[in-house]
Amino acid sequence: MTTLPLTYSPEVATALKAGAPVVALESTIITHGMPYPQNVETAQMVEADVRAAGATPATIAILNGVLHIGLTDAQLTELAQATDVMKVSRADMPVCIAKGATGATTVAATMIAAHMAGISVFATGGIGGVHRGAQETFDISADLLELGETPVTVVAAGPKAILDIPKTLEVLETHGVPVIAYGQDALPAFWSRESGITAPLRLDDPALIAKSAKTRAAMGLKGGQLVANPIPLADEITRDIIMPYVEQALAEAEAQGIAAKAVTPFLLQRMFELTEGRSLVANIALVRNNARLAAQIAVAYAL
Ligand code: PSU
Repeated sequence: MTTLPLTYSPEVATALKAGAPVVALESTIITHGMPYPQNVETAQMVEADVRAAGATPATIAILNGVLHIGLTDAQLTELAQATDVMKVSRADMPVCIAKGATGATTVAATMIAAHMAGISVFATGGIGGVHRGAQETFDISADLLELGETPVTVVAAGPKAILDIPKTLEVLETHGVPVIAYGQDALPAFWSRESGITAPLRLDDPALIAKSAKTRAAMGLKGGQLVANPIPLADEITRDIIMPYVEQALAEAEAQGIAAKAVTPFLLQRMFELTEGRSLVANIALVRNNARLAAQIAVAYAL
């Protein structure tokens, strides 16, 4: 039998053994979502935010074929500067591990790893979703299907505004995924607090979000929950400002024939350039905000 090369950082191993709250964090946002050095600075701030809220951060990545649940500062710093890192989703994960490669985990792959490790709550920036024009390209992120399969509560700032948000909600609904806006009726859209769409569900209390996850498990329902946490007001870029840039970045992606896994990293990088860095400042603020809420949910979950 092949045993899975999996290792825990000492901090995460201790927390899990004690039944203490742990928050999973992904690594694609580090390698493919943000430029260096802001990527490593953000990853370190997000870990500190989780700790300050009373939980242990577990950043997940595959390093030389070993699945790591929790990274040391040295590993995090090295990953943030590495080139040639695979972007790993459900389909790629076993191949990356088998060939001893280094891979950054997307939302889907991080959910899988978190569940294997017994971690129930996970914070990210924004989930992948149904891309515009998906009726032609069939580009639907594996993140959505993973939410329908794997019992992890994912805290994000809503679907990224580069996506087709109504279609993203439809796919989540089809797969039985609760989409819960936190503290407001509107579904947030990553850089903006409002998407123009009312969220299917709303909860205002982290403890109730934890209770809903436990109720789901008690009912024997598979799949996780998506918590859509609006970006803090001070950091948001409103839709009227951001959407023209989104349209431009999307048009450029199409003109250049950018497809599949390359689409999201291309669009995030172009948004960074087009907004002269403003999109990155907002992205950093929203990830940190999500980490704080995820920690509160994890604390309630561990009670
Ligand atoms: N959140 C961010 N930046 C990112 C991501 C999330 O703020 O780069 C990553 C996540 O890893 C997510 C991925 O799974 O973007 C979506 O990629 P795709 O659209 O190719 O499924």
